[in-house]
Amino acid sequence: MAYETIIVEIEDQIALIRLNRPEALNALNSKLVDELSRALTEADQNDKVRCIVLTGNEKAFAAGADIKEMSEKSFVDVYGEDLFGAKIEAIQRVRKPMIAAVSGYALGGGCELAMMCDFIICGENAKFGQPEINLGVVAGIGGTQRLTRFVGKSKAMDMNLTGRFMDAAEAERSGLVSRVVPTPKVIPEAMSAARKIAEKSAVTAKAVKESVNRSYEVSLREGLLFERRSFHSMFATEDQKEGMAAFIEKREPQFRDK
Ligand code: CO8
Repeated sequence: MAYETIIVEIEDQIALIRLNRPEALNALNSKLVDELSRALTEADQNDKVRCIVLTGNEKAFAAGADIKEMSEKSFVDVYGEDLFGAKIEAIQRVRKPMIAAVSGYALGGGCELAMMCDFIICGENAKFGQPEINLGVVAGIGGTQRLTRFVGKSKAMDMNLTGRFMDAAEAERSGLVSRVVPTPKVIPEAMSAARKIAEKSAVTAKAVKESVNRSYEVSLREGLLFERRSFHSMFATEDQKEGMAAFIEKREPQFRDK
């Protein structure tokens, strides 16, 4: 499938999806969001893909929603079309592990898109921010919700109220990103993490993602019950037998996603 605003490459069972509007710092216009949600849904359904890496370019992961495209819209326009609603929900429904490889700006919807991934690896030049307040709007796809869960209320308020950017070191310190690497190493590092994940059982990887994400939705007691039942259910898989047998026999497991 040919896209205009993203580039999709599938290599070693990993789908590498690059946002590709360099002239606008990868600002998320409706075409890009549409193409991205289609590409992610396809990657999620493609048996040849075991993990997804989402990236931009060295200057920007994405500098937010496309301000030029939305500036003249009315409330009725954005509410009526539910701007980004269904497309963003499709991105959130992806069940395969998804890594954000962030260099440069990840602002507004760009920061929110990175947070929709399962974890973020960033370069030393990364800058995260929710500067929507400077435009007279609030964040719209997770900047007040996911960011607060990642970095806590104080920093989330600071970023959303002042619009200041967070650099890579602060992002790592605050738990927003899992690893910081020299900027040219961002994609290789993310691909290497993706390859590690691709070696695991795809069934188990989906269950891990489901269980961690559950922790955002339910009480600790319910989450622990969900996790335990998920653990129990893994004993219905061949991959559990293979994983444990391989450990006992001191060899590498050969998972078959069954
Ligand atoms: N939208 C449209 N165009 C953009 C955007 C953007 N978000 N960001 C940058 N561009 C364009 C610039 O207009 C410029 O284009 P041109 O050369 O044609 O004027 C080009 O990209 C390069 O940008 P700059 O010249 O500004 O580059 P600088 O290096 O000087 O500055 C910055 C880089 C600091 C990143 C600056 O571009 C900037 O502040 N960008 C806007 C960041 C921002 O405010 N993002 C939040 C947008 S709102 C949002 O994301 C809400 C999402 C949720 C919606 C959900 C609805 C339900």
